[in-house]
Amino acid sequence: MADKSLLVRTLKGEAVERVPVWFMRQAGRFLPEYRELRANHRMLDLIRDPHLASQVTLQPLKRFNLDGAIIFADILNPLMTLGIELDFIEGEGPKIFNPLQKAEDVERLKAHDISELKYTAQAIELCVKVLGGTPVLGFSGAPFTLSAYMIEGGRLGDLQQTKHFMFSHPKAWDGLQQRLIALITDYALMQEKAGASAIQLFDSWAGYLARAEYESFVLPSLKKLISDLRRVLSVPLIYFSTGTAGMLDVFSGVEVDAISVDWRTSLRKARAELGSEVVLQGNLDPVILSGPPEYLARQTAQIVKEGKECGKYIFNLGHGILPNTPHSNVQLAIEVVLETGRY
Ligand code: 1CP
Repeated sequence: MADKSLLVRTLKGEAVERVPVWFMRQAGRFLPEYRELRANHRMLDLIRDPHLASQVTLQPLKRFNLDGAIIFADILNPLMTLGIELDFIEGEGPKIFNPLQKAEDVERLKAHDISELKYTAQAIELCVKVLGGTPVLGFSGAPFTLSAYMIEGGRLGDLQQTKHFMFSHPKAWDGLQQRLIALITDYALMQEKAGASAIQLFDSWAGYLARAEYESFVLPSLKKLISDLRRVLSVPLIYFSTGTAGMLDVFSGVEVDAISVDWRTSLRKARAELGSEVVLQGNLDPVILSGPPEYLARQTAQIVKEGKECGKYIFNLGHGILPNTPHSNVQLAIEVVLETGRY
């Protein structure tokens, strides 16, 4: 049923009647009902309990008129299948207790068993049952961003250790990318089988690389991942990154269905650099979403107008919702998209 939804038809490049809208991090800390659940459960326990994870996924859909749900999980928990030990520490964020420090550490990673992640598949199944025609998006971290967390061991900064690792140990780096490609492919397939209508790949930290390093250390494995995914999946793929406005032209060779861009570029410029085929997603600054309503309404309308001119467009943020964002602002942004987003 979700195949006929506005969001999926847009992702497939079909002509649609309105711009669809969803928000990155719509399931999370800006909602009091999420914070209430979190007060009583560890992050990993929320993710690993299909009933709780589906409950969190559905929370924003109960409040707002959204065109899609994104399954509640994190990009990091799948790394546990490789023997990475991690937790989410209150007030600190993710922490990896056995980060990769030497080239040999890559060889010591476990062979992944995807059934260890079946809690996310079960959570997707539960959401699909409730939502019917509204699509559930699955997701995964992209190989580069996952590698960075595995090497840095927690909250990311300037990625010094990650870059030094890739420069010093190109073979081990490539070995790591291949391990992640295999994991991500199995994980995405599992999510599709459970009913996910699209898969978004989060490469949130790609913009910390210079173009030359992105091209030599990241792009080949990203392309390999996309071609492996294409062989087994039939749902659309979205590639998200931030800080990459200066190298969007590089992405034109990445054969995903949609590219999610941040606010550092205009949609018009992104369209010119990415070509007319790919669907564009983005790109309101999350700080604008959290700010004065008049300015938010004006900028939302402006982005929607530009998105409609570009065509093949999904309204979203340039990055995740900030925890202190007023709900009335999210409601307002959605209303502006619904009112001004008709083609
Ligand atoms: O304390 C809490 O309740 C945890 C906060 C939180 C939440 C709600 C984390 C810790 N992860 C999540 C859920 C999450 N993470 C989702 C599902 C919810 C939704 O999008 O609606 C998704 C898609 C993610 C993806 C994710 N996790 C990314 C990629 C997107 C992005 O924001 O760039 C990244 C980089 C992470 C790592 C991570 N997990 C959590 C934190 C605080 C971080 C960032 C750490 C850092 O600063 O490096």
